[in-house]
Amino acid sequence: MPALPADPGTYYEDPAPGAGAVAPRAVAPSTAPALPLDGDWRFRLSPTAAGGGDGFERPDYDDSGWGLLPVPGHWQLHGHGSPAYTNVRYPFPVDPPHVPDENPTGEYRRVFDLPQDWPDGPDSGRTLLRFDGVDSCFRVWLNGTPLGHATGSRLAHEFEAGALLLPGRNTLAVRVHQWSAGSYLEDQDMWWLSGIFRGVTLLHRPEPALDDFFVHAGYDHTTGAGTLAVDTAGPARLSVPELGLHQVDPAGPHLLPAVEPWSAEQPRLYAATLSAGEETLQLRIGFRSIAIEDGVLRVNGRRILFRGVNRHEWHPEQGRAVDRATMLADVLLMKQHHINAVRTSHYPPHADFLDLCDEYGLWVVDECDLETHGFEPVGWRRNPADDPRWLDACLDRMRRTVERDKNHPAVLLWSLGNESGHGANLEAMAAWCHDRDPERPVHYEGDWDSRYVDVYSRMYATHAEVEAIGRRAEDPAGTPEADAHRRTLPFLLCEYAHAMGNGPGGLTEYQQLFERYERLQGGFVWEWIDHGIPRHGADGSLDYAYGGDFGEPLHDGNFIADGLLFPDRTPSPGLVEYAAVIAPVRIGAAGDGLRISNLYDVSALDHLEFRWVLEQEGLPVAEGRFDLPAVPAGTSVDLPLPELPATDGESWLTVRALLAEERPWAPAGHEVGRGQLPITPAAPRRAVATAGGGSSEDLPARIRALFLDGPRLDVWRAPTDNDHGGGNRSLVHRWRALGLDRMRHRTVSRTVGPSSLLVRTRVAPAATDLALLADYRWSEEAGRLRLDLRVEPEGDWSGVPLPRLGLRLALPAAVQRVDWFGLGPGESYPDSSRAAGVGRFGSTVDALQTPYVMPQENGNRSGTRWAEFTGADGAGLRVEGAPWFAFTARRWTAEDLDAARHTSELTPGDRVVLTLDHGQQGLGTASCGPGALPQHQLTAAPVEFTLLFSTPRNRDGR
Ligand code: IPT
Repeated sequence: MPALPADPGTYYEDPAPGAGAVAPRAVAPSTAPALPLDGDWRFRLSPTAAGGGDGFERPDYDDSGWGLLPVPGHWQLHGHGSPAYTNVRYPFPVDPPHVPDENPTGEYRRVFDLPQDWPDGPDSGRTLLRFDGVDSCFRVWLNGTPLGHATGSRLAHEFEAGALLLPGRNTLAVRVHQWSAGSYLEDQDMWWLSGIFRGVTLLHRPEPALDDFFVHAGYDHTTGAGTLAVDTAGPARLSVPELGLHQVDPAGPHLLPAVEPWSAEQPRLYAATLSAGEETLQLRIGFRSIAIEDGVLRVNGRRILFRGVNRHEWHPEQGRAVDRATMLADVLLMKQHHINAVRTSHYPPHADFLDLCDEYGLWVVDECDLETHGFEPVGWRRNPADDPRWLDACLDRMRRTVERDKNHPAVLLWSLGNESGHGANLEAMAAWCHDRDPERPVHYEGDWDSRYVDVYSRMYATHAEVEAIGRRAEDPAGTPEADAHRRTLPFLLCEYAHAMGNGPGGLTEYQQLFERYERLQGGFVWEWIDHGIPRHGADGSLDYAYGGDFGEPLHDGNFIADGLLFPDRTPSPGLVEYAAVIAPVRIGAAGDGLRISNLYDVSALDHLEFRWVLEQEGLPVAEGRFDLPAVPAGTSVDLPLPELPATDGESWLTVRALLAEERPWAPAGHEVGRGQLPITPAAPRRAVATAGGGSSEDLPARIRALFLDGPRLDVWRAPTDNDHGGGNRSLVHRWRALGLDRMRHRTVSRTVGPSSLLVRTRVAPAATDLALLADYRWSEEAGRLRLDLRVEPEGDWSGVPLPRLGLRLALPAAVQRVDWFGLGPGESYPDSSRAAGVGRFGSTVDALQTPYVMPQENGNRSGTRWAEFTGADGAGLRVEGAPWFAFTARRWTAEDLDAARHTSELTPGDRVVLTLDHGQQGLGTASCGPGALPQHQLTAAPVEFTLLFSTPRNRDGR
């Protein structure tokens, strides 16, 4: 036990990690007594590190005037101070290791009674007081005597408490500082939130002690044998009844001729016990081997592909004080959406989360609690990662990560931290990991030369760059030797596809690269969940706060809302799209039949059933099942089409792969893959306009009867977060500079012909001579109003793609229902449409909206063959494409969406605004990363498209 300094002085400004805590260790459920100390504690908040300065730690201190605060919890989420968000920049001067005098400091008191049967005395062991997470620096007293102090917010610290424990009543006092030297190591792109946010427990530790243990459970894929050895500090006994091991010496090594390996797909765990003296620990052992061979990361002999996400801990009300039910919800949502890997950005999660990963099956990159990103804006001067004064703190953090988590089979890689520049301390951390746990590779993205890590890792690389890396032909970095070495390493994208707002776009093309090049072992989408904080308005509205909403003088706005889940854990369209892209079963056409590809890393397809349905115009006409031969992982099978009845309208065969039986993470029938094959095309439309009564003279009146307003040419969309990406090179910047948000319309001419009305217009922004010439030709076709729109750019439009190209019109507010045949059910965009399928869908106008935390373009339905917009009385508008169009329907305009900063600012107007589009610009991920690929850009070019308008058909007759 490190000595306590006589006078801790400003310990919270000491770069050293702390004093008084015992060595970090692994823990497991134990028969030894434990006393949880969670619950309401007495609490007060002071503005400076001195706290109340009135001896609050003394047992006889009168705290009856204090309030209560839940432990675990963050004081800012319980009415003391407020949350603050910055991404890269520190919210205090970069003056390491010092922090401002304004240093909110929480003092906690908790009185507890030691259970009467608590073992006592020198022969019966020790008692430790354990803190699983305190942000950012704390000092602890038991019965008035200091036990120590610590930094490392998301790391466990244990203090010897036994000598000070009293029979009966005991008083625990903890002083927590919001800012400390440790804060410089915790610049992790999240809300700054303080307090005792994970559990506190008193743990009895019997003698002989099982204080630490290290399970080594290897698997030989060539023989199916396992080897098991458990390191312990002293003599102990190990039992794994299922493997015939009873009370054996844990050191072994025990050769087990046949074990079932652990993998994320088949997370086989063996229950075991480890005993010494009176104490027995419950272990769950997973056998697996990790190897980097020929430049490829293999588990149990197989290349694996990370279909991953970066997970911050987040609960909208409790912040990072995440309960087990929420952790389980995360794991289930991940598994249900085919995610197989988690990077624990940017700190070790609550240990229960790793237990769930072991149990349900998720590969884990376990990241150390370290990020010094805020030194980048000051040119990395005095970066703690490269300053010897901080070496102990860096090593202490790495040790606490590895020692706590080393027995989880789910943990495949150790990550040194995130965005901490370069430095000797990082190298020392890597060396320590290699020495302590040679079985696991080390990850750190910041080491671009990959000199001291075992995998090459990058973030937000473009598709082109990833492609070059796949060919092991990436740009040279440091020395030729470093290049040669790096090119022998496997590659992963530790962050990509920034899921901020509407997006990410371009996932499919990344996945294609991962599947094409062996070296590319997948990646981790940034990030899992929006860290929004709910706000309830007086009018009953609910929206989510982000940076700046608490009056922070320095903040990074809604960059905190960049997840695949909305803050309430509703999947966003981005997650639905990701699930479709990474689905482990892919179904598509092959020759005259279909191909079913097994993209699992390990599993065959025996656990699935395959069902098909034939739909004509989106209505089912026949269905059945397929029987499959054996399809091992990584292979595919071609099947003939089933016998299908003849169809006449546009018909599609949809084939779905479903869980045949329930799994711990999903019920039977859960979909793990889907594909559609066109069977019969749409019947050709009668191309010639038929004179269906009435003359072209009637056309203006008919147009006025159908629409409240418009239709007219429209190119603007409420910019997405990705449109905003890239500073003054952003799409939004260029769009606004050009004036695409303020186009003016001029009618050039109006010509009434024998059977048509031609309206020529010129649509252009102020202060430029660029224009879009738009010709509207109205005619009549089989009782419908037909519009042929021709758009021609005038001038040089090559500088910037258009946001959209289409029409805007308005319908009465009574319109509430939407039915369509096309892609759905969710929104889709040119580079995010894998999740959408052809079918017939119905919704309400309100349900078509996607509530991105920051309002922006959303809800686009593309590939629409026809759509009907109706009120309760069935009146409204039917639109048919020739062949297709995209639409949105909203109770507000794109300008309203653009102006709103929170969803509660969007209020229904007196009309329903429709957009009917020829195209939209792709989404890309430029909020952090590349924009839309060229093939998904909406370049201005001459365009003609046709829509047919009529009143809705009667519903049954559709
Ligand atoms: C990257 C960070 O690693 C991550 O924590 C997050 O902030 C992300 O950006 C954006 O949301 S670093 C960035 C400079 C590429």
